[in-house]
Amino acid sequence: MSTDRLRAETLAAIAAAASPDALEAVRVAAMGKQGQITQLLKTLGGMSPVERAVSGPAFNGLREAVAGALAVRKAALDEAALNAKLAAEQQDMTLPVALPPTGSIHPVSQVMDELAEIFADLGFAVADGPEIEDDWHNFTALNIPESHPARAMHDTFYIAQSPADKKLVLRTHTSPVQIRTMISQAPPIRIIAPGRVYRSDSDATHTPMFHQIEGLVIDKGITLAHLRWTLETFIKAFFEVDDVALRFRPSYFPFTEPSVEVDVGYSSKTGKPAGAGQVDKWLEVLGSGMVHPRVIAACGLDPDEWQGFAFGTGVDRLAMLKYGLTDLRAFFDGDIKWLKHHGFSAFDLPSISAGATP
Ligand code: 2NM
Repeated sequence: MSTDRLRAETLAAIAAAASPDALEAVRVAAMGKQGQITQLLKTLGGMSPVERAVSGPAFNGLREAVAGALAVRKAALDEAALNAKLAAEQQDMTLPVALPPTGSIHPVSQVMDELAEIFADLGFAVADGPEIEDDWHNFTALNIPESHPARAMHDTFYIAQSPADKKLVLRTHTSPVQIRTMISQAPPIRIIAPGRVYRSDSDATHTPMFHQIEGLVIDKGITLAHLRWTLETFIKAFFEVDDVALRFRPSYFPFTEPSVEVDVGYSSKTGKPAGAGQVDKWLEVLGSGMVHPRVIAACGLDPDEWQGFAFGTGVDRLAMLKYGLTDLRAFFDGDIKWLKHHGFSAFDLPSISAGATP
């Protein structure tokens, strides 16, 4: 077949190919291993130099023309195929999306965050310390000497040590954090210490690990009135109520003098803390008092110059009261259904609006 005729036939076949597959068949027939143009190019090797000078440029011109036509046709067919696909396909943007599983914030973590937020608004920093404590920070500095009956009251977990080493315990309260802060920071001090504490106790209302938050203010001229105002402001912000009746009952803690237990007036009708007129029951919520001069002195401060108040409460109990949870043990079961039901989204921050407005 003449070069001209081969060119005309191949270009016609390319123009007639109606699909990428048909075009590929044309390409293989012309340019594949056994293709007509490939075979033609192979004949150049057996030619004399004179013949090759004539046929070489002609054959190569043919090959280039066919390759160019194949590329142009392929681009056109691909675009047509894409347009056809786009025209045929419909995406329903209103279909529900399968979301990946997400975790949730545990109620105790949520309440800890809310408390930190509320006390931040009142100028309190968050302090922390070790959960394995020595005897001195957990007891002695808090006016609980070796023989003191309050040591027995705490159901302490002791950590086995050789007799020569200093005694280590799992902290029974977060008060050692306050001790460490008084020793390492110059007053005035305003801190809260939230965290895990441990007591060897386990029943429907006690777990061997639970969460406490304690607060401490050390400054000049601090009185019980400052304590009362702070607790009232905190309770109102935490429970999101405008008014709350508080009852201060005399009590005893070794580390405060005077010591008071604080009851919050409750309305069974609203299930929330309430002002004096609406109260029909009292809930014991906090322990507190004026920091004992011996505790202030143990931390290297002069109790004649510096005074303060401290308070402590259980975070787990606060979470139960605020969010209507009934079984303390469920907090630590890790039951995914319970967590899904009572957990909080990481994306809404109720605590932002629950901040204290003194
Ligand atoms: C409470 C009740 C009363 C308290 C005292 C101190 C310190 F370190 F300042 F002495 N920290 N926490 C305290 C006082 C804790 O919890 C029921």
